[in-house]
Amino acid sequence: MHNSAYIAYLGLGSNLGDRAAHLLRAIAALANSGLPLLAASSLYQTEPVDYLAQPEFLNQVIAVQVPHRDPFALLKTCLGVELQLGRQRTVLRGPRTIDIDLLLFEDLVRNGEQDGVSLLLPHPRLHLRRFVLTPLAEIAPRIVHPVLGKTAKQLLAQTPDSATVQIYEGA
Ligand code: PH2
Ligand code: MG
Ligand code: MG
Repeated sequence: MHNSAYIAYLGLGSNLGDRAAHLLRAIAALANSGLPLLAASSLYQTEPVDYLAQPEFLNQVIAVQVPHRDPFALLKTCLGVELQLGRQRTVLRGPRTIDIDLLLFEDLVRNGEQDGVSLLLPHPRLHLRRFVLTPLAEIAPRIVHPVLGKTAKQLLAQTPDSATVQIYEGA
């Protein structure tokens, strides 16, 4: 026997169509792809950042159990679920039915590329995004960023991002 359960934190986002349904379908599809859900934040209605001329997002952070410690395999599973849910990539950082971002995977730090897919761990903009930090701090306030050495709660308190992030009560 060896230790065969690891934890990854994923950021989910949608700003097209039935946003809440897309988040739910993503969680189900991830579980069906071998990544069972361990924890899920509330849904947050968030103002777009980076690319501003697009609809408001619903964002959520989830923790999933991962049966291996291979970040590229995890990334490929996430990209596969995005495709399964009909994601089309048109505008960089623009509108999307579903976005699944790898935020943290244990304490792994990676900057690499495999089969044309690039991987950065931890997510390079994690500490600059209130729409990620608020839900992450909700489910894992004490988790430590392996490069910055600060907890999610500390990063949220210190982030320069002031874009609006509110609990979503439903449409
Ligand atoms: N994702 C982006 C760009 N901007 N803004 C919000 N509020 N939420 C997102 O998920 C988001 C964004 C690119 O991944
Ligand atoms: Mg993203
Ligand atoms: Mg993405």
